[in-house]
Amino acid sequence: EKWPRGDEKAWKTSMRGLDTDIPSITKSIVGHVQTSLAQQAHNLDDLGAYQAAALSVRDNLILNWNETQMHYTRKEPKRAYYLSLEFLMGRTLDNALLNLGLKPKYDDSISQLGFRLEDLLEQERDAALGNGGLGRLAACYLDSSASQELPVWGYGLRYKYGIFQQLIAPDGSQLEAPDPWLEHDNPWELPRLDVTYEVRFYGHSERLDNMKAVWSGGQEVLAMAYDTMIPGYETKSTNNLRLWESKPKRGFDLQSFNAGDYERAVESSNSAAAITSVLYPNDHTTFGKELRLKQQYFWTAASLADIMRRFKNLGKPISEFPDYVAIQLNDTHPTLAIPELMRIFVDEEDVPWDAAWQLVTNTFFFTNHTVLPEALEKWPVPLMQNLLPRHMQIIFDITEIVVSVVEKKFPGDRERLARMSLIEEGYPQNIRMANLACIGTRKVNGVAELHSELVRLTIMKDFVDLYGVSKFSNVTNGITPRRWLDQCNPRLSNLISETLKLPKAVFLKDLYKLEGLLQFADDPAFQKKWAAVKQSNKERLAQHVQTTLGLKINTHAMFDVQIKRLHEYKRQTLNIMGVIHRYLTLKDMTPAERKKVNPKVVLFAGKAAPGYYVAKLTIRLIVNVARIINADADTKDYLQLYFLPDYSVSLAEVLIPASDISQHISTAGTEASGTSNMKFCLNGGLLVGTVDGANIEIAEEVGEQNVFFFGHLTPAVEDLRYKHMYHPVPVEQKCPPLARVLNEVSAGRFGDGGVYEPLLNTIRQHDYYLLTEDFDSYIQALKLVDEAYQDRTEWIKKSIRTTAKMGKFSSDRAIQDYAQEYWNIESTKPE
Ligand code: OX2
Repeated sequence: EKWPRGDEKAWKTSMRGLDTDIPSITKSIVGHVQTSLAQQAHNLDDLGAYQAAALSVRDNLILNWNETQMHYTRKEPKRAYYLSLEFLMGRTLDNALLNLGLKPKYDDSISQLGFRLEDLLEQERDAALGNGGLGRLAACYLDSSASQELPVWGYGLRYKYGIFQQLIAPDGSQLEAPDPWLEHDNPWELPRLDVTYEVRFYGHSERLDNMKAVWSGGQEVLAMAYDTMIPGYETKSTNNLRLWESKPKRGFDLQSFNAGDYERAVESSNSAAAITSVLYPNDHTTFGKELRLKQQYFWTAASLADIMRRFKNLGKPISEFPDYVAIQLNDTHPTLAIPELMRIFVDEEDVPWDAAWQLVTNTFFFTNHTVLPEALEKWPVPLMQNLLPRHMQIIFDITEIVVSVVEKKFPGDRERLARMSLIEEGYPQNIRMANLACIGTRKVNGVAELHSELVRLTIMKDFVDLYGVSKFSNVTNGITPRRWLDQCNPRLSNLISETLKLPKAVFLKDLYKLEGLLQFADDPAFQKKWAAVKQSNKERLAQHVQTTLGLKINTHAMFDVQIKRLHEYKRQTLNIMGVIHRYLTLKDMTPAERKKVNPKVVLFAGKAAPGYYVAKLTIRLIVNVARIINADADTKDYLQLYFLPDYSVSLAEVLIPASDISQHISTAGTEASGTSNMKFCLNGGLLVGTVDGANIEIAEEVGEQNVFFFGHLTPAVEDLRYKHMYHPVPVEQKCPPLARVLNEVSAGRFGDGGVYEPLLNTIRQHDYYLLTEDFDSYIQALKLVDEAYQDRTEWIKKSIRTTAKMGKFSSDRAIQDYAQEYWNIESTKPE
């Protein structure tokens, strides 16, 4: 290879890796204080010290990133791209230090400089570019891809504001405040001023012959790349998460400016920047907002342009596109990538329509994350027509493909055709994104066994009839054990390492190795250490709550945790009704009887979508019930209740290791998988749950005797709902204990009862999520939990056995599945 410019020797002798001995690390941190931050040692605070440490760690990431990317460019492997509108990354510094293996050294260096690493870690803001499980899954998958040296990039949006900050008003209700996460600058991203693409909206599309068209006019905005380095664990391999920011194509309109119309001149600048300004805080609902559709197209268009440019640099014929590119669609949000790639192939690359369709359908893969009808994305035809006229044409043309194959296979079956069409009839017509995502991809998968089965039996049933069942499979979700064991629970991972006599890296890379713990489950000395770790994690949480909220938690109680988005299907209402029931039962007891009760602390955290009235009311109820219960001298030693505001990835990292038991209590068939259930179990917490999502597979692994299952099963749900609708029975008859709870709330025991009527009525009328059907067995399950907890040794054994059997739920396993069965990509790493 020829040296491109200048004096080769001058370059080569100056390029070196970073030294990672402690003095060099200290030098690098201090260097960043002096130059990058332009600060002085004497007035450096924790924030400044965090920033300097982060910049120093970042230097390591950048070098590894460069090498990895150069290696990919030279080696030309097939690559996979994970398109997700959400990446819920959380904090980076701790994770980067662990993955680089530099944590002990930075710890020493930072204390030499007079700071504590723990304090610096707390300075970092979460990157909260996601709503919940779907976004966190994407983050775990990036960690696993890099750790397994797989050539995978993520593509998403660089929202200026992440998920809103949740505040609790004096009356107990949720308030939302913006999340200005970029306020202190983000050391983990690299702006790429030179990586930009123009993205068009509106205008008109003129059809030519050969199914081609010319799309012109309208408005163009600029997409600019920001790269975030994703370090693998114990490897140099460092992948990329590329996030797009929208910018005006021209800074401002000179003509208007000269005409004296300043406001108009900056207008285009405002509307372009708006596209990536904020993450939509609704999960599991869609509501046809134009700006959201703009986000989706902006992101898919920029990502595909980037992928296309990289592919073209290979100099291969277009027909080989799927040999070099696999694209995973994380839910239907990026489905516009399908018509967009058709547009690129047909209009810009002159590929004949049918050949283009072959290439497209060999490139994409689609993951579905829910079967809830309200979450299935639909876009009004007139909206699409106006914003993306060329894509609307392409979608109509693809609809014709569907029509012809369905008519051929099922002649005369018009109802089937109407169900399968990309266009749902109505006023207006709607585009069914899940149908498009199914038709335009090689494979469709659900995220846990039961969910994938429901996908085949419900939303994709007609497509299974058409394509055969092999197109529809399952990849059970997973979590990264680096963050969700070693980072969040170092005491436990140390204990495991010491007990198994294995370096941490061994089980953090092969989680099945935890099975070795089984042989220690009956060892009293080990049980004692295991229990001590749990206890210290409870104290760590109590300390955290004390400093952040000024509340005092009883650390000798059982910790019972439910943390997830507020949603009726997740049934936080069932939990709070259960808590009230427990409270009333305690009140009914004599002091002597109470003394025999197992003390319990119930913890909730989670955000409600700002427009989701019933979910917000649930938060308000929890907060107000907590006020009454925690102040009641009769019961407060036996039952405490807290709602921790502003749930986040970093709060989860403190909560999860502290839990004895956690709740995953969705109506059967509604929670596709759940992933926090896996995190709790990995950290030795037990589950109370319904027979739903990944709870089922967890029980298969750990044994049903170690899970507290309750409630009706999925096949019963539909019939029960039918009965509720057409043959309603009053709660008083159906479930007297629940009726008592509802009446106490109505009667004002926890503050103005009238406020909660709309929430209570969801249970009294219709009860779509079947609380009245499951309440009795729920209370029964909680009773079994109490009994089991009384025998502490048995409980600890259950806890050990649970952790030991979590191997399957490593996201490394899930990513292996995708890499082999879907993307057909292989590990490759720089020397
Ligand atoms: C969530 C699902 O609700 C959850 O069950 C699953 O574990 C997670 O995705 C990751 O697969 N938005 N969020 C989800 O689905 C949708 C839609």
